Amino acid sequence: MATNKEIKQDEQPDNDKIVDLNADKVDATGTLMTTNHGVRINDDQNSLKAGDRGSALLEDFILREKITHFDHERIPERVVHARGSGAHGVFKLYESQSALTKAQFLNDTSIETPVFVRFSTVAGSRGSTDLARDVRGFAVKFYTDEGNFDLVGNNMPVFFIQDAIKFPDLIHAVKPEPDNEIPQAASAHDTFWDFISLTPESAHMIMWAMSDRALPRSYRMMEGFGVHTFRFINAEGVSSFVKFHWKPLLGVHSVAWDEAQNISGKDPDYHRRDLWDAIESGNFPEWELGVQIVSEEDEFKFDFDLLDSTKLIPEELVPVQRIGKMTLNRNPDNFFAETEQVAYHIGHVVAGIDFTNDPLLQGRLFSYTDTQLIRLGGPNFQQIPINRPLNPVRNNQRDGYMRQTIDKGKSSYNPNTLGNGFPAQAKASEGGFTSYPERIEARKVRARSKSFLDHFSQAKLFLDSQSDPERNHIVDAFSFELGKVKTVAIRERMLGILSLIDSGLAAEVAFALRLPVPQDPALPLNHSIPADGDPADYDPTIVRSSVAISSALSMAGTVKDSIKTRKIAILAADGVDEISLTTVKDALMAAGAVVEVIAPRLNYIIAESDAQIVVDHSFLTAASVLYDAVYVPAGTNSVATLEAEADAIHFLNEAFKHCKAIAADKAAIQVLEATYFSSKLPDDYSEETVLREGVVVVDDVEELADKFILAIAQHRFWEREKPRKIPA
Ligand code: HDE
Repeated sequence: MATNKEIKQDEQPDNDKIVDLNADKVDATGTLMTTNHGVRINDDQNSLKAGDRGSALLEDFILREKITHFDHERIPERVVHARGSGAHGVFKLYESQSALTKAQFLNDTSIETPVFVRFSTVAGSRGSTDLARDVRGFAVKFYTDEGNFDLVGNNMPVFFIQDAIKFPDLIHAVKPEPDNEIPQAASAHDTFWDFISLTPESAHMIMWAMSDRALPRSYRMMEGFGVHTFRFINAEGVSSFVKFHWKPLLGVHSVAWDEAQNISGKDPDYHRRDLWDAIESGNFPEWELGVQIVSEEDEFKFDFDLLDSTKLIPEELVPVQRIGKMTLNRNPDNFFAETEQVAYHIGHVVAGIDFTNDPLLQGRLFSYTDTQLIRLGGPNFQQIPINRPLNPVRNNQRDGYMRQTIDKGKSSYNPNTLGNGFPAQAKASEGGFTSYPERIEARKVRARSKSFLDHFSQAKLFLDSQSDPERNHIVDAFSFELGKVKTVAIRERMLGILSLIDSGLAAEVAFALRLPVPQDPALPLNHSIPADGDPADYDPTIVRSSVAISSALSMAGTVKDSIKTRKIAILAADGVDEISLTTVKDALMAAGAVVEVIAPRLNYIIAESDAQIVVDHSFLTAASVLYDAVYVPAGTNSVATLEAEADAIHFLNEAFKHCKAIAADKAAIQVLEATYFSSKLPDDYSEETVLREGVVVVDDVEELADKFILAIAQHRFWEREKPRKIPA
């Protein structure tokens, strides 16, 4: 066997063996074309034929290779989370967490850990819209010096189901219906709500999915959550429970549902483009990694079970400590090689991080390897460059489809003497992974723990923690989704479920559906319990929650002091007042916004001063829903053109409807007067009014720019939406 000294030597940097993510990059610039076996290609335009007009010859290995490769270009898309976008970055720790975990990348503040992140929607296919109402995946691969750690999370902190065995049912229900494959990337259909109305454990998650969290403004403006409770293990072997969070430095922001549907048509790649453009322009997205820590002794101190993925730990009970920052600073070179082939796995943990017995987590431990075997074609998927750890991989696994490593030597077994006992096992003190020796004394049962049965109190906690506009949006979302359900019995059953969460919510949705709220909602217990189960043992209405309101669950109090990376449209035409346009544009850009001039025609407009001003988009290629705010500068001819331009008026009308900040030079007021909201323009434009109404019309352009910036930073003026009708 190897001695410790020999092992040390073996661990010395061994440069030709260290896996380099760059090693496989190919840049064809300045090179000649070859076949895959390296022969230079002389004619890539014509196939080999018997004569000019003759039939093609089977001999043409160049044609056959090219077409065959093309025929095999596609791999199966992910069964869930098929639509996604990725980016590279780094993670830096603020302060050593060695008291909690021995994971080196969480101990040493000098380490900069490379990461690759993939954001995704869940239900849609690879080509589906980014703006579907859906949960977003938030998967992070940390390439630590001790191996890869994958934090495969979502932008919502809880999940639909408690046990992995229900996952195929949930996904079959939400995916397009199997007979006609309709609808794409949408939960608003019968099979989804049939399943949800029979699955009371989904009540909490459904509140999140029907909230604006399901419509992020940007991947850069959403939170991330590890969902499950994990364990940290320190060098002394002491374990603590941990929940992981990602907190975006730009705050958490969403778009309106009507806007989301429009974006889906105007730019289905909206989130992908937004992420790509932000990184290309040097506006690197940032999140802080947060942890909620619960000591082993406190496992049972909560009124919910830490192992239940339909529950969160309110931040009022256990605060989130921010321990480091992730910055995404590089776009992938190749979508397929990186974003499509990246293989996340909840089982990719490093020493110092361990699992709990959460039954959802445990099922995932199986699923993520299994899915890569079919999707990436075999057991060597971790050797694809994007999936390789940075540190050397050495074991006795061999062969299989697409094996990349050329393993040298005779021994591929352990124990051995022919290979001097290498690769040798690592002691815990040498970084060897040891599982937490949790004490388990139990009977083998196929059952749901009673501690998992309170399905409604955290759903109510979420609802009660929302601002009025956020709550209204939840009512609208249920009204929309159930309105698309054709089977009336399913709508009624859902109203029954909603009434168990909150009678007001049920009444408001029932009003929109013009249905009565079931008086005695027969909970579909018999559907969601085992065949021989006793309904009394599965009563999900036990109310346990001790926290009534958690402000962290609302987006209302999020970051609102920055307009960095917000997209602002300036509507202009020939004859625009150059100073009115450029003063505001420069001020917005100085505050970090992305500003684009939109005009009737492309390329440039000629200002009153005769200056040429660059046009970024025409009304044909731009759309109001793709911007966060809009400004109309002065200039007699420009104003006259815009006032008569239906596209310009539509642009402003949509911006107002979607509650965005709107500004106009006072000399351009006519354009606003041609909109549907002309009667709603405020009487004064004091700072207080601007912060309330989100509209600025003043003649001093510097004052205008300052107030406009304040308004844009508010993100949206949801109070502008029409007041709700109170159900009788
Ligand atoms: Fe996943 N999930 N999942 N999931 N999941 C996959 O793995 C699965 C769950 C999540 O960008 C698949 O590589 C089961 C929760 C993300 O590549 C698959 C269960 C959470 C991604 C799979 C869950 C997630 C996936 C499909 C119930 C949030 C995309 C392709 C036990 C904490 C990762 C793949 C990426 C992907 C299985 C539940 C997050 C089939 C069985 C809860 C972000 O393995």
